[in-house]
Amino acid sequence: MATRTDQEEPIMLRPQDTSTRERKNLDGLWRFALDGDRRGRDAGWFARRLDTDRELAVPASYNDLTAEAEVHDHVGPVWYQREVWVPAGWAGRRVVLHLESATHRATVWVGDAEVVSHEGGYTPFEADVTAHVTPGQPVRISVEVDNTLTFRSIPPGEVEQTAHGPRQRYWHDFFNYAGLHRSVWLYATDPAHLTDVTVTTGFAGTDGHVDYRVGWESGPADGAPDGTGGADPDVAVVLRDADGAEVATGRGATGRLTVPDVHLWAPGDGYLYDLELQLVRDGTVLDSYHQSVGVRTVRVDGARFLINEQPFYFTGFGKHEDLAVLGKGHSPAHLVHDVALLEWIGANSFRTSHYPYSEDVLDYADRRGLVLIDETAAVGLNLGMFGRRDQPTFSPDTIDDQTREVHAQAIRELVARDRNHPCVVLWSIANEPESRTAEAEAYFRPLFDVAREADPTRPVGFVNVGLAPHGQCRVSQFCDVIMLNRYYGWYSYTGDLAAAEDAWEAELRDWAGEGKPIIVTEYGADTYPGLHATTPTPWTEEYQVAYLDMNHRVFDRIAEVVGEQVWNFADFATTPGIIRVGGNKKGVFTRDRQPKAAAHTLRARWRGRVAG
Ligand code: GCB
Repeated sequence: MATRTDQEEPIMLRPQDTSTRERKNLDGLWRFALDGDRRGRDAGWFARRLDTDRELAVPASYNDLTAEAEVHDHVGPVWYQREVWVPAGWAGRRVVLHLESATHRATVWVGDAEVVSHEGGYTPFEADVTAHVTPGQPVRISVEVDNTLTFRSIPPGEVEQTAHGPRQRYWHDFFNYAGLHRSVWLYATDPAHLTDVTVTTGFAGTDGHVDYRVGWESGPADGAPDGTGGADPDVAVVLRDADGAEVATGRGATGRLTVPDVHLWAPGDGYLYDLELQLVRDGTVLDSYHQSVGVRTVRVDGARFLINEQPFYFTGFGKHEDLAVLGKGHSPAHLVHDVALLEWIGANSFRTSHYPYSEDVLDYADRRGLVLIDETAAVGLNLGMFGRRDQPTFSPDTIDDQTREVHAQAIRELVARDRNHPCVVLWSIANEPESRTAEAEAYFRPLFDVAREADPTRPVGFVNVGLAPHGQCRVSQFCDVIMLNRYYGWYSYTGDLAAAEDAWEAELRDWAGEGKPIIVTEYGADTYPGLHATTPTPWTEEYQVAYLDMNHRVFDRIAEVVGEQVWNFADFATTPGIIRVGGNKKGVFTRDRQPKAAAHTLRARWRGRVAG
């Protein structure tokens, strides 16, 4: 089998229907069983109909779908299972099973055969299952999904064994939703197929250019009985504009296409070209794949963040994938509604805090011209923040070299999945890790290299926490952009916005001295909707407004601040705790997306601001 790729990253193309490809969606109700005792594998649960009367929905977190605490608070594996008819027309085709995510790790069986395992809850994985299916026949698909977080997972956590069963502990502030959060697909291609594409873009004057690199496999070797062997196929590419008019063509697995009178992708203008890739042999198109392309550049210049050489100012939020009933399950209706609210409020950007979001979100952001900071699931690498001051975060007993390998793989998988999205302008490789010690510096230095090697075209950063202020943080030296989460006037100087304003400005001015662009990636105040006061009173709607106004006065006095992203877009679920009332209430919208008073304040500011 000839392989035309020199990359180490996971190689995959998102399933799509084309003239040569066909998908079958496996969403819906699947049989479901808890397996806290980890008996399922040895007992061969995959080999027969799962012994359960529960059926749960995919895509969704399983946690909130029933009314039972044992499901909501389950720790350990669960099993999903269903049958699917493999289309008769797929005879002679290569058949692939693709899961858009399984949180946090999974093993998959097709019939009795184990076909793939994957670590990490927010990136896709797939297996060639041709040998395990018969077109025209049904097949059983079983997925064991494990939500356990350990010191070897990203995000990390620890399971405590108690008299009442295992309890999952972790150091991040959102509920540990788990399950099959995104779609599952079966798809078919020709045995000779495209495997991968990377596009990078640029422009000079009115000419744009698109550099592409395509991977492919030729299928069974020469002389194979199915006749698919023979001469190596060739790659042909066609670039079309948004009206479908052909603007450039190319041949070969790599090349540069020139786009005269280019229509750039820009914030607020999600203009996309369509790059059709074809794998051709003897005049026959064996495989066809469509890749959207936004022609744009991103660059840091001193303390400026440039998109298409224009200074860009980020307005928007840190978000979560978090919904009533669905948990972290992807919902197209909510995606459309959230983006409508972002546009209503004048946000031009958001951060995929604190994990890679559904690929539908990125596709839609591309089309809407929304700008994304794309984050890995490395959140909570900071034991001290959650009362574990006795234990170092980075040590052989806690987060160690093995964890770093998992983290590196998470970075590679994020970049491999999202590098062709024009909406992504900045990688965030971690949120609020411990960053004051030599161990933190040693842990992170190689991870920045991993990110830059995977994508030399975008700036890289991580999100700094207030516990590592300017002068104490040993990791921000590796960043192209400084990203800060700060809560002056909330967690410190609570209720005293005048003192908060002075302290915040003093710290920001220190950071500004680095000469790098600064994005304030979190600032926010918990707000209970309907709570009011005439005097500055935390938790009231008026306080959230005054708190945001104070922050904005500070940002407007410091030229190096190139972005403001409020924490959070909407209220979201957390673990129970004495500083959380039915979840984290820092949303500018409630969990069911009703505006708090602050939404109108932000709308007035952001709709009045012209980017740059
Ligand atoms: C943070 C975290 C975020 C929390 C937020 C808060 O710094 O990055 O995950 O939810 O603070 O509300 O405390």
